[in-house]
Amino acid sequence: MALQATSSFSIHKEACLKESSIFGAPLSTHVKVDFTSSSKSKKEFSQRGALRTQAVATPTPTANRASTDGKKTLRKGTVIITGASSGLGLATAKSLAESGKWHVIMACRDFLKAERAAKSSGMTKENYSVMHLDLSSLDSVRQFVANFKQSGQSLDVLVCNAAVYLPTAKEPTYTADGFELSVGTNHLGHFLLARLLLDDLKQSDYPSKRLIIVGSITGNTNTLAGNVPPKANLGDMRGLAGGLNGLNSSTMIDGGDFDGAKAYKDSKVCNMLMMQEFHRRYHEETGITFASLYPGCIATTGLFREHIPLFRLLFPPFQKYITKGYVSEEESGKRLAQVVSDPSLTKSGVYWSWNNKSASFENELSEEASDVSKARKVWEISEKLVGLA
Ligand code: NDP
Ligand code: PMR
Repeated sequence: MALQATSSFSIHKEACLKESSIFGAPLSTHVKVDFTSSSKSKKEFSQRGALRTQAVATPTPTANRASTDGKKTLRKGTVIITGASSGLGLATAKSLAESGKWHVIMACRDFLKAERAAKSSGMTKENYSVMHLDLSSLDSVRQFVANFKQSGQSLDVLVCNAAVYLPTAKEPTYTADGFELSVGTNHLGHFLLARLLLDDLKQSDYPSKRLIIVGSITGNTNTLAGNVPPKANLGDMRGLAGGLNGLNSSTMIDGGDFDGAKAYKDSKVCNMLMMQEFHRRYHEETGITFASLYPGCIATTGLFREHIPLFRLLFPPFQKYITKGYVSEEESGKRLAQVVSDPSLTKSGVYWSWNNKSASFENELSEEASDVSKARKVWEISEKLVGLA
């Protein structure tokens, strides 16, 4: 109900006479829109001034609109991408914005950096806006969601992409709420965000609504890359249950000593488990596609900024010429954009990967990353930590 409550406009779906199929999902064709009070919503929104969006948010009307020849065309979709100020997120934002079919909301912690990145990558104003989101603060996540709901836009796809990787940290650092920073940001921040925006996705009338969470090969111990120490391992999750705060609990999910590289890999396991748990709990009821992916090794991104200089120098050629796992930022952006909008990638519960000819395929997750009881446990502990249970 959030959309109706916050946007002051209502969508009445009449009995649909015909079901057409776009993106493999049934699509109701008879939709009537009442915009009578939308101007009030826009006024209220601009008076507040707290919302740091670029463009004035326009309520998204219906999934279809009539074109001049009378045929229905798909309206522009709205996609939120976290961490769209660099690397994979930026490349995906660019790819979707350029298609002209998407309005991209770049959900970023550094507003100016995101704005500059969008401009320098040639994105045009009508195709994107920037909203402030710091995933390392649960208050910021809640504020972002409140701002988004207030804007009256519909949400068609959410992409949980942002991450931090702290492989050289000797000591743990913490989020505003006192969780170890990598799991706190990459997993818990996204978990709260996705849970709070689920209703908006449910209410979208877009034919294929999706929640995408970026995973990684390095969290999957059924691969060579996933066996490079330190390996991901959630153990019995005693550290997570204790709040990862380093006071009365360990900073690591499995209760062990702090290791920044392992914390990142553990957070990716949580991301992949979270996607599957969402699928099991909500796919049938909502029709939302829940998916994860490994976009390839994008060895040049800011993710490795905290690594030693020698690593940053050697990692790209190592991945290009030895493992052959390297992909450019541009190519990885096209891959994630596919998972957002390609009509052939609507299957839910899938972990997508690409072969060396850049063709997508459904990949297998490791035993731990596909463990049903671990997924439920991560979900239940996480909802307590973020204040949802
Ligand atoms: P980047 O560092 O380029 O991008 C990460 C983004 O996350 C940045 O925009 C960063 O913002 C943002 N971010 C970090 N912390 C926060 C926060 N607290 N709140 C909001 N945003 C935040 O790395 P990549 O593009 O490589 O990473 C993107 C995703 O791809 C990650 O999920 C990563 O795990 C995954 N991935 C990457 C691989 C690779 O080889 N690079 C391989 C497999 C998966 P800012 O710009 O302000 O720093
Ligand atoms: Mg890895 C096919 C082999 C392969 C692939 C696809 C990756 C991807 N890596 C592979 C192999 C190896 N790596 C091998 C054999 C080694 C030992 C020399 C190795 C090492 C290594 C290090 C030290 N690799 C790394 C690191 C990192 O710090 C990166 C990491 O784990 O970040 C969490 C990393 C990565 N290797 C990859 C990918 C995609 C990464 C970045 C991981 C990610 O973002 O999730």
